[in-house]
Amino acid sequence: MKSIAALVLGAALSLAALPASAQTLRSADIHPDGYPTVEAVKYLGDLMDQRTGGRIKIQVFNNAQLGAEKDTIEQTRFGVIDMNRVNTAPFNNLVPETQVLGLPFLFRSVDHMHKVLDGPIGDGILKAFEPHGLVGLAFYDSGARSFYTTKTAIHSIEDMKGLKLRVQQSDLWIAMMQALGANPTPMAYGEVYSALETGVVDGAENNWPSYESSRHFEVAKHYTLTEHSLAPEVLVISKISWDKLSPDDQATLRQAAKDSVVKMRELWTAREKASEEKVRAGGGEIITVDKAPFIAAMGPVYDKFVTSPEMKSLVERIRAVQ
Ligand code: GTR
Repeated sequence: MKSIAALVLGAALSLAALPASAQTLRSADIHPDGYPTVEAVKYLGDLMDQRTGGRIKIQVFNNAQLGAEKDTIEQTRFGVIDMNRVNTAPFNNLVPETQVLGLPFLFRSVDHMHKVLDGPIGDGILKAFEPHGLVGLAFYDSGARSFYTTKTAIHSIEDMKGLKLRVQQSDLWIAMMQALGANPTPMAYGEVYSALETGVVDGAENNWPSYESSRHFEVAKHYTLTEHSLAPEVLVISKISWDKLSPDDQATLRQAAKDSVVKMRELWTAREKASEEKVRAGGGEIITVDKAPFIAAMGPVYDKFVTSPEMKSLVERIRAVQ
């Protein structure tokens, strides 16, 4: 009798230790452990764990364990994956409002971009995900993207002519490469290393941390600092998973996601420096160029993508942010 009572008591105690309706949100990322986006979402998970008394946790499935970005976006829309950290580029065709953030040479500086993203314009773009089955939670930094090539280095815009360059799967990005005279090849991130190695493409473009962590710098050693776009990352949650959370938990998640942005920015700044050092130490050739001809060549991209009154006003409002 005594031992049965002890068992029942023990079971009751261990149940009490488990928070009611505990749940773990599954979040996708293509990057490896230690990459700022991965660590920022883990940090967000810690915040949620603390702030909900252990009821809501986040598990990050990184290294593309759940698939390439385009596929995980679809799975998130259908609630198969709860959360996803992706660049804004693969969202461009689905959520046209995101295009504005990738427009070449739009932001004057990272500081300018932060002011835009942290204010009403950023919130408006996050809202634009909702009709597409997603709730935008936060933007994360992704630094400036620059070109890298395997054989010939890019020293001027003339060197872009005819280059086969991998781009993200976005019409805006295809148009940018065409405006520069290159041949765009849209492709998933995970396929780029071997495409560079086997000569399927002559080059690609990315920020310092991705250029380094993907080891693309080992096969494409010429990195030309065009810094043509600051297209940020975005963290979204499936509308299906979102609707299952109570209004209080939704508010907690929104706030925690905003709080994780601060952490992400610290991690990003440190990683950009570390990645640059690693690339330089690895024998990369770092080239600076006159950006003016690159900026001038992007006119047709604006003509093609900034056509609706909404898009025009968005670009004007972004430019007006001081
Ligand atoms: C990275 C970004 C990824 C992905 C990748 C790419 O900078 O963090 O989400 O967009 O670039 O070029 O595919």
